[in-house]
Amino acid sequence: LDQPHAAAVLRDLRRELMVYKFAVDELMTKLRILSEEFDFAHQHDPIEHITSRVKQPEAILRKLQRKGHAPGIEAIREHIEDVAGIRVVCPFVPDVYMVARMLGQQDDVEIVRTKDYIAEPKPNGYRSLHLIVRIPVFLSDRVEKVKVEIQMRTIAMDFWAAVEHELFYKYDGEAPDDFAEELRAAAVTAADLDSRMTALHQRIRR
Ligand code: 0O2
Repeated sequence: LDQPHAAAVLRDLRRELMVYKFAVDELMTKLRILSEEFDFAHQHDPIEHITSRVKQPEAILRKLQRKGHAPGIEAIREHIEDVAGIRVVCPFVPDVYMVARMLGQQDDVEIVRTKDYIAEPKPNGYRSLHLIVRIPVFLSDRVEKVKVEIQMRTIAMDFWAAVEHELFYKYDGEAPDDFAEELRAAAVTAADLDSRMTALHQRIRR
């Protein structure tokens, strides 16, 4: 992109990105309501913590370019599904599926796609439930349907993913040979921990 064109695209983008922030705000409220109300009704909070972020315009444009698309808001809407991202960390695996189900049942939440890396972990051991959802954002003169990526995982899965991300980042993908095997083994340990903790929790609930 030539400089003036790139600057214009970035400026437009900043305005367009506002709706992604609003979509995140709406979903954060929905998730907080589920967390608080379920806790009140059942004496168990299915959400340990939630974080969110909207991708920086520069990072969005880089991803678009990497995927071979010309810059522009239409291309972003169509091809970049993680402009808005929410990460929901739950105590136990059943909580992950329950929160996903409760969210999906809401009238204004459309589940566009689900990727279940808990049922089928990635080859490196990564486990999480990924949802792409679409929700309406009511603006002053129109309604926009906005896509948000929601990553849902347990505390154990989150611990593994955070460490893996840091190691991978540090080594820039060139980690020592035994790292991959160690990480896979650690992911199995994390999954085992999840099963044991769930079993303990279910015994207490009975
Ligand atoms: P970042 O820095 O976290 O934003 P996409 O690449 O999004 O077009 P893909 O690959 O089908 O499409 O998406 P997927 O598999 O749903 O994964 C998207 C996000 O999940 C990643 O975003 C990561 O946040 C997370 N993720 C996926 N695989 C791994 C993994 O092996 N380890 C860790 N730590 N996180 C993972 P980004 O944009 O790649 O990265």
